[in-house]
Amino acid sequence: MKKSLCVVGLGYIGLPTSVMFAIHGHKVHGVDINHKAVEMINNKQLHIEENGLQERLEEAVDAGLFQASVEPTEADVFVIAVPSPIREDKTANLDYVRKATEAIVPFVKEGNLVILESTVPPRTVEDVMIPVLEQTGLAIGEELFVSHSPERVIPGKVFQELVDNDRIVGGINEKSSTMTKELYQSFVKGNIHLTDATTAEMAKVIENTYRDVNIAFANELALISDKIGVNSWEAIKLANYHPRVNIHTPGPGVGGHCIAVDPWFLAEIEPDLSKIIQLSRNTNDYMPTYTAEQIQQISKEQFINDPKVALFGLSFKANIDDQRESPSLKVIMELVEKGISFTTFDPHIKDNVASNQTQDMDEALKDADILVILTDHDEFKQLDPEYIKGKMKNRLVFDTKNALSLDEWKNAGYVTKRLGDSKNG
Ligand code: SAJ
Repeated sequence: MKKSLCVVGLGYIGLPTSVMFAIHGHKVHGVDINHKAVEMINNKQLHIEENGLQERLEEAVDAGLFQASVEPTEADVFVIAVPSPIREDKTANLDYVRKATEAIVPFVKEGNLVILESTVPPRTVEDVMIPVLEQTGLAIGEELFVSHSPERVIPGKVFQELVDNDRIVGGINEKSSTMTKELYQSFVKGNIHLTDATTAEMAKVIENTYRDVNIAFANELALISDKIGVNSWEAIKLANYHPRVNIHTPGPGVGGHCIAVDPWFLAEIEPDLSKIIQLSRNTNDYMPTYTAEQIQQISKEQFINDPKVALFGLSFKANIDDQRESPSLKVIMELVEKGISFTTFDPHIKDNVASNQTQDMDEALKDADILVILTDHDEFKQLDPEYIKGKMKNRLVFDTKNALSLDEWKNAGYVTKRLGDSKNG
């Protein structure tokens, strides 16, 4: 049955989700505190980059099934998809979740369903949202239904994963779970697994923590390999041929608003019991420092005492424009601290937001001694060493993402280094 929805938060998750519900026939009222984003969305313009979003937004708005506003409205279902970041001290900042819940209270009626999609520490629905929703005067679980259905999609492939991925639905009771499942079935083709709200919260945090711990392991292997004449990328690839081994890849650090953040939710709740989780976080957080140290060392080895660095890649991962928690920004800070001069370039980031950023690749390379790849964008994988050669002052290249075919670069006369690979160095 077609429903009316009020989706609070029109960011990387809320906007694609709103558009998906709308093109499947539901009437969606999107809410965001960002006036500019609201205006752009109503004009069918995007304030974020995501494959397939533009055409779906146009379809939804043209069908009259999606509009955005800065205020919530009455609806059958309320979906909350707001940020849940951590504070400086690594504790969860649930202010956005709390405020979004407070904002819908005046609009919630008997029979409504409230779904939280944001990733949160276990017990947030029970301990943070329910007390706020009780202000409606409705009997929770009998007159007002509540669930957690965490988003699990990866930026860049959101529309594919919204449809194909299995989904977890954790209701505060069975009726809440069933209502939520029925709604998502309008576009989800993966299985929908029902559980309680707190288990759903835990499962989602586990997914990202698993990945963080696994990446930390890969980074540790890279650090070891840098000392002992091994290429960790090759060794990990070989180990992964074993049917029960799946090691992730090393890199200059872990970015994004999820994997670098969510493990702290568990560390905060049980600090003494989350030793592997905290160690992994710290290992991954050390990688930008290590990257900057390596830049300095490689330059010194080539007797370049005052190197100029061309940093390629500012987003936190390949082929997206999202820079939240990007390791590149931390590498920049480290270089600034070391007094090393640099330029930055990223074909996916159209506004100049980072230090010394240019939109012109040739300008970024001008007088550079060392080219450093920090994000494995497709554009970088296709870089032509012969072309680049004419632009740089010295020919050093440091690849932190195994994006380049370094043999080719070596043959073109470059001194090459790959993070986590001392086999050829
Ligand atoms: N990274 C590595 N090595 C790897 C994989 C990733 O260094 O082997 C780095 C990336 O470069 C990036 C960071 O980790 O900086 C995170 O990237 P990602 O692609 O692993 O994850 P996200 O943050 O884009 O999305 C994750 C996904 N979770 C899982 O894969 C378990 C996604 O499904 C979630 O929806 C999302 O977090 C979220 O919102 O929680």
